[in-house]
Amino acid sequence: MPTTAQIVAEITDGNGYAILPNLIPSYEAAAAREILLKCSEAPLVKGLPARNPATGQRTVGSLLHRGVMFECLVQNPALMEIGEALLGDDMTLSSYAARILEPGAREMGAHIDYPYWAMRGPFAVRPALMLQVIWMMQDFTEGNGATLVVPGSQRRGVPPDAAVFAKEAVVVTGSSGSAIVSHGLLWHDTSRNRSDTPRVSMLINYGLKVIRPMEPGIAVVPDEVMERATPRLRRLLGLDFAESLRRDLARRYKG
Ligand SMILES: O=C(O)CCC(=O)C(=O)O
Repeated sequence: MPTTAQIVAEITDGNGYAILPNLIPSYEAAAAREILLKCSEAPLVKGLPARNPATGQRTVGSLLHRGVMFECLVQNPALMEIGEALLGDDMTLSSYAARILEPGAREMGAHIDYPYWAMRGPFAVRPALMLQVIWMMQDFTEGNGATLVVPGSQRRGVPPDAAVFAKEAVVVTGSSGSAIVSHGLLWHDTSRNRSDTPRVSMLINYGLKVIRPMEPGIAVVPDEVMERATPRLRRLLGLDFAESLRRDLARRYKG
């Protein structure tokens, strides 16, 4: 198993992504998958359609409203370690959603992730502005819509070119519970789901605290979630922003 430093180096200077095999056991992934499928009919990420009829893909947002399991998953210790090594221990949660590819679903389209797609560029690989997690809630296979990536494309610092993507993309397969952690500039897409079951991924975007979250209401959570929130979850929700700025100022002006 590579060290955290090696994973961060791979994300930044290497292939742009790393696979964390069996980050959670497959029974836990299966339980999360069931919940995500059940709530997939509700309109979720505000401003984004819950279902795209052109692609057969569904988005499930507001995962901090979906039960305690999702509060734990977003604070997974290995993800925290990698995220904090890349983005700092004051990183925040930018979005937390799931992507469901219905049987027959088409590619969503090659892209880079927020905040890069909302920026004009040019883009620099350093400092990384976000860490993307694509968590496999079931086995990802060649036939069921596994994620496509172009290794090393984060270093190009530009949005994907569709023809180049088609030539260079490789499919990332893995077992249920595994996760892909990647640089937000990595060119990626979903592949076609040629199977007869929905393919479910959970998507987490951790970002630099100085970048506005992709989901504006990410910190608006039910009272009971706030009452049981760990210090880490509060930090992820950006509730320690003022304190974190005070620490930054103290560091900058010390001596
Ligand atoms: O679920 C996947 O394989 C990737 C999804 C993705 O890239 C996205 O929703 O932006």
